[in-house]
Amino acid sequence: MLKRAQEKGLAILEAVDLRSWAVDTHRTTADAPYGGGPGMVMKIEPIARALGTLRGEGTRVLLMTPQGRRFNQRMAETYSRESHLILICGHYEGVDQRVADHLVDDEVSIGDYVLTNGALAALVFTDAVVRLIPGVLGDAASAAQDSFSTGLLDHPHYTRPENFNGWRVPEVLLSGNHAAIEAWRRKRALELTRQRRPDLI
Ligand code: 6GU
Repeated sequence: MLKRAQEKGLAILEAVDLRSWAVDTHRTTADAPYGGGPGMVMKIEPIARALGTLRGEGTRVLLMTPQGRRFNQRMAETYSRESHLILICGHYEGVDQRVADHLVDDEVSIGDYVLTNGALAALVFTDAVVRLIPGVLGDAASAAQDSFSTGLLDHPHYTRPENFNGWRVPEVLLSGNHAAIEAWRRKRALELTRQRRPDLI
């Protein structure tokens, strides 16, 4: 999907190596934490230099971090309307707090678990956002019916064969009665959401 969006000219994706903005001979991008403790902390200077070059009119800068706001479909919709996003991918133990305090517009987490690297989180974020740009999905209607954009989990889907091992497709889906099919889908979506994600109702 990301490739198709780029081929259609609907998105430009670029991965940049923070090391390109490291000034010292060892191209340092991380250092030991003040106050001691394990691991390394990403330095502010290469990030500030990178943003100085890459930032333009209307750029929004996001820091991918488990401490961020938890990403959801509503945020994906909001960000899909932005013209230029820069995602900073944390690595190691974290990023110097002054980056979040002074250089970043939003901090985003993709869920309550820890990844070793914000780059995977950035890819997840990017996929969710880019597919919402008008024209990226083949069928414009398909994004509107996704789980979560309706506020509910999606209803079950079936395709041929009608009978596999005696496991039958629900009769109503074969009826051709579109009102009845819509009602069934809505009911199943509600049931599923009530069972699995009551927090969404
Ligand atoms: Cl954005 N980064 C990392 N490293 N871990 C995460 C995350 C981000 N979101 C959830 N876990």
